[in-house]
Amino acid sequence: MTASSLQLYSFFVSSSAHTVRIALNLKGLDYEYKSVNLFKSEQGRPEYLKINPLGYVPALKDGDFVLADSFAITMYLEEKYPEFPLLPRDLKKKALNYQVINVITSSTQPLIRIPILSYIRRNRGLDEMISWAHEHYGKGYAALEILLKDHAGKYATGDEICLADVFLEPILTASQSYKIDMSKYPLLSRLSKAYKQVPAFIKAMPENQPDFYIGRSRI
Ligand SMILES: N[C@@H](CCC(=O)N[C@@H](CS)C(=O)NCC(=O)O)C(=O)O
Repeated sequence: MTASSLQLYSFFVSSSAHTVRIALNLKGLDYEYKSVNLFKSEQGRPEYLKINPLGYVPALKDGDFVLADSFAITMYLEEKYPEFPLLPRDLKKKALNYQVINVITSSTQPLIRIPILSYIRRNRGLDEMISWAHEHYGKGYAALEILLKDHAGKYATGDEICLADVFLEPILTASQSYKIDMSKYPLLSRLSKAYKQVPAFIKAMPENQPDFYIGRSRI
């Protein structure tokens, strides 16, 4: 579908932007990719702070309307573009999706953001930073394994791709660089393999973005 008024402020390596890319792809929406280079701190530039005063990616422009935060954006897309619904109708399944999303976006991802890791690295060294990342990814992943074990089918909350999957895949991808022992999380490992078969997920992968490069992060 053509929705040429959509512009996504993204960076290839950002898991939150990655989530929105998957949602846009699943819904078949075209968009203009606007790169905000986090390695060069472009998110702090005055022109970007006008788009998102918090200085985070992602942000979405839909014509004159500007919206930031991956959850707000995916919910907006879900309501505006009902094709390929991402939330189940079943009340309990829908609530489970919200819980998974919150485990990721409120209880895990904020603890492993670039500024936090970079602060730990500067003040405590690389080993401490890596063990911090392992601890907090591990805590979130252990909880997700338990939470999803009685609900997962082909995907996280059943046999259909839902919003939980759209948030789960990017954090699994982002944590790969920390070489976490994923054998402790067999369900998440299986889901990660399943996502790699879905074209909308493949298209959203960091290495398939126009701003992808093997560069040095500022961590
Ligand atoms: N709650 C926000 C978090 C966004 C976020 O943490 N974005 C990171 C990249 S994944 C970012 O822009 N970091 C730049 C910084 O922390 O300076 C969302 O879900 O969109």
